[in-house]
Amino acid sequence: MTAAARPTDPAGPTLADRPGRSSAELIRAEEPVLAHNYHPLPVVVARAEGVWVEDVEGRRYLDMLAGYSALNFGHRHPALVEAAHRQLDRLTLTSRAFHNDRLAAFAEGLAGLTGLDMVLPMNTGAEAVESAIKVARKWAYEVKGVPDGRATIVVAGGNFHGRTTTIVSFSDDPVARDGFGPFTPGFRSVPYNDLAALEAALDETTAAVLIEPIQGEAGVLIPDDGYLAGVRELTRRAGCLFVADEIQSGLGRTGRTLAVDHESVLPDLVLLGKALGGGIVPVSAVVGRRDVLGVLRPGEHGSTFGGNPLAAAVGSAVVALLESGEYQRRAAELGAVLESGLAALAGKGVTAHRVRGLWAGVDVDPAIGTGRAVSERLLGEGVLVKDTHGSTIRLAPPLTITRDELEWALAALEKVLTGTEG
Ligand code: IF1
Repeated sequence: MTAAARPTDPAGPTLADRPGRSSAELIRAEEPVLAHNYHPLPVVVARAEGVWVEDVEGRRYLDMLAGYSALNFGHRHPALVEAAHRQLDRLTLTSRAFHNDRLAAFAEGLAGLTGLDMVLPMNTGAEAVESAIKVARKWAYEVKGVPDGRATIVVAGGNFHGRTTTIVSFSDDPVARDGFGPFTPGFRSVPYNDLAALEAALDETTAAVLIEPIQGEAGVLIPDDGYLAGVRELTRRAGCLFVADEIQSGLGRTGRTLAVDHESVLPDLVLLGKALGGGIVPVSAVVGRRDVLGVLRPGEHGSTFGGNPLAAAVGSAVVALLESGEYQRRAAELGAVLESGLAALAGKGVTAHRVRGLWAGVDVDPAIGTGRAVSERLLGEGVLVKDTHGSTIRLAPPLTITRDELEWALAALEKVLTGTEG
């Protein structure tokens, strides 16, 4: 691997404060003591800044996964690290038994950024999804008048909304679901991007439609233009809620603040996570209409860390970065470079690709290899990506990536696919 070929790569790897064990030793050490719920690529990251990460031996890699969109602002963005450091020196946790001086500003900023009224702060994406399911059901019983215990929620085939028992109850991925029953009832699944099927599933028991505006884990599946507007219209007519899971698609990733902005659609609840914590602390939220989130009364829902002052301080710094529109514009502009770069690989190993902003699903000719095999070859070229299913890889770099770095990653992909220099 020629370090010289990489843009902005400082002279040679830094081996300062090298830990006592090598990458190989650390990987071996994990085996007996760490649950095997992942199959990571064979790289041990030790430090990172911006779009570059460095392994234990000092080898550098361009991060084209960005924590599955949790690192939209790059590793250790100065403004976010500063906000975290400042809060660490003041106050980190009070529980919600008391107020803290950071939460109001975070909620005001997030409501303003999304154009919605109220914020329910949580920690992980799955918690935001679970919270939205509880709120939607409570809203159905108290506001819509669905008989108690009868509420249904419509979801899309191919969905990924997290890993809790209720969430995998409506997953159609056997790997995520099998062996974890009995499952939570009250969910109906319809094909994604199919408005007729969605309409047929709505009835007087429907509390909500829960969908990803773009399906991430399914392979960055972008619905037809008009689909999101159609979901909005069908849910309005059916008197149920439109809940958009923007945990991966939101916060600048697709070239807009929210992916639903591409169709100028405003859901009743928007779920946010990942990048909301700036890649520093887990921060998620359900943001929505006051008359929907207003169904929650004291003691009915909560979380020890939800809305903690450290999370709120970092979350407010993330909102401030997004208020300028700079990251959304970068994602839109560089997304055009990503699109043209992948289009040029059609017939060179790429059988299909889907791009919106700085987010792409790339289907590779299975004859070249599985997504995992391509990811491992890209690792050897100094690029970090992750496969989704089969022969599909996803590309989701930090929105701070430069054009040169993006083109360098595309050249590495071409080299891996064609076995030649770009
Ligand atoms: C892992 C996948 C991506 C999400 C959407 C909710 C959640 C996620 C649209 C839950 C989380 C993560 C989970 C993470 C890897 C990653 C992932 F591969 F698992 F499917 F991004 F596609 N809604 N996605 O994408 O948020 O509870 O994780 O904070 O499980 O390894 P979380």
